[in-house]
Amino acid sequence: MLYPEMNVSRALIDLSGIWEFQLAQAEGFKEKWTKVPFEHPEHIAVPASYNDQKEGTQFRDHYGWAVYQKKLEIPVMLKKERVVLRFGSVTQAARVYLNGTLICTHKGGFLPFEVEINPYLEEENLLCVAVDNRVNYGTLPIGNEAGAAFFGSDLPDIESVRNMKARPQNLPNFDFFNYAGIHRPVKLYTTPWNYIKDITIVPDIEGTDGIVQYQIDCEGSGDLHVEIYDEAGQKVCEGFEPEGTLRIPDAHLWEPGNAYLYQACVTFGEDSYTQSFGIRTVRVEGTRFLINNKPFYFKGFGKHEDSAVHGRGLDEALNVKDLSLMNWLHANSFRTSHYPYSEEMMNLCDREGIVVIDETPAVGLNFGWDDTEGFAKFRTKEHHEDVIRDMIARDKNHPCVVMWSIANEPDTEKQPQASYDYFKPLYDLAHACDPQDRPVTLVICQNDYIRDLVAPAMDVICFNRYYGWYVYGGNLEISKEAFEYEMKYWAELGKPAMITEYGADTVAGLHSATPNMFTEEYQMEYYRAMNAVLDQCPFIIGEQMWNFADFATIQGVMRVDGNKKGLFTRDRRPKLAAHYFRQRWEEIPDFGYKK
Ligand code: BDP
Repeated sequence: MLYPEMNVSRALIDLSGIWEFQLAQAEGFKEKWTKVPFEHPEHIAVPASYNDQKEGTQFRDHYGWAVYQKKLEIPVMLKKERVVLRFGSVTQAARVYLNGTLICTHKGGFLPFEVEINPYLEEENLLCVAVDNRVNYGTLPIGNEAGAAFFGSDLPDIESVRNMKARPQNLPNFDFFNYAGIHRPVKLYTTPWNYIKDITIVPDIEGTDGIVQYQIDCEGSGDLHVEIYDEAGQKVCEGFEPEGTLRIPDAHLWEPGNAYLYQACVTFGEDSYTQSFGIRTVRVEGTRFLINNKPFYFKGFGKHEDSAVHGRGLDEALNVKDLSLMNWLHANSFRTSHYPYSEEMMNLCDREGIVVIDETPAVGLNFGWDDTEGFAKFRTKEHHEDVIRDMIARDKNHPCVVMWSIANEPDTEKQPQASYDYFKPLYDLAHACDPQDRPVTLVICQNDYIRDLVAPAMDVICFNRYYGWYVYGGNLEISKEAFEYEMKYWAELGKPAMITEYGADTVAGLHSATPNMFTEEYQMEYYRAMNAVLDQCPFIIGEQMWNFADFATIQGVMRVDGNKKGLFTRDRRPKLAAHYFRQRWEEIPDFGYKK
């Protein structure tokens, strides 16, 4: 799916700003809201989560539908063209109405969708977007369905408790706040009626030349021309067919920390579109992860799209800041835990040479402690396939993306075979969908790893480990030993492996000379201990700590105002361990760290 751009043949209008807003019921909303402007609306900024923009638990803890409205007049000269309405993301599901007509629906909160709107346009238009934030066993991420499961059964049987238990609410089975709303930009763009639908680019390297395999999908008829330009604006090669292979002599490679982007300028009849891409290859060979045929070492984090007030809404200044902090730390990569990030972030990573592991929103596919039903209870299979297809369709051309992660911490151990039967076809699907055929992984959680059949079936073993926190918390000596012991198991598999989460909750400003849990000293000593183990393992191809920054979660006894495992606070101030990593990562090269 192409990212919308403005050029000589395409107009682009960003509908960001203040929209009219109303919270609705869990089950639905008044039909007239799709046709008639609200009488007493709230004012809400788009893009952003709605939860933290207004005071009150009715916003923070809302369950079900919320409705956005915007009045639109479309310039008459644009109406002669094909007019498309495009949403970067709406979380978790959307129904879109134009002048009372349902024009599209979308399930899933982290990927774009669009609809041609010409047939519905009038002189004055009312755009209405209904957003459902409910998570359950059929959504990704997963929400629990057991009603008010976290209330104890020993509560007195009084009416108010019964009412509280009966009140529907989201029970996320994931450790980040279930922010909702129109999270990424809403845009109108035009194309001519004969138009470029999609562009696929597969780069390769032959000697010092770059090889560009391309395919252009078009609607209608017209003359086609593809020209490739370098960063100096020089044309380096061209083609006239809808698909083909081009050669860039002495190509500049896209490298981590040293990005170089070529532009494929495509014209088709009256339409045109410019797709940027990089010349780089990715391959797993033995226990190594090769970028441009050189063994790469991942230094970085799991992140979240999360900040004060905006919630999960796009914040481009914050994205710039985060990449700047990554450069300050000599980091080179992150995982889009636990959902695909904005297209704007992916574009920025392409430009800045930051390496990305691109993850689906499949988080929470685990059973709970006393569950007997296992995988049978989830209704996610088809949706999971859809998000893999759509994520790869959106991100296939990004040089920054070097691996797909199809899920985070599903239960792969309690029912090993059922789990394998669920995930192996998804692994195959991801490979089949990716024209660049990047490595595919699934991030496993800390469990009885010997029973796990899924991790060994992946191209790279990615594991989250909390020795020293959830396991043997406070005792770094025994944690180190246990971690070393486990590494011997993974060493035997002959596959590359990396740690995709490890961390300790750390309250900024809390210090102690003898490292105690939650202090800044403990976080630093914890990483020193774990990294000493990683450094002994030649098959370990990377370390991504958890988390880049503190982030919001559901309230509960496990979390003091959110998850505090950040290397930075939520407002991006470094904790002690940030200085430790900065020094460590300066000494670890991007390539050739593990021979
Ligand atoms: C892991 C999850 C991550 C959590 C983290 C934690 O993958 O989403 O935030 O643990 O507990 O299990 O901090």
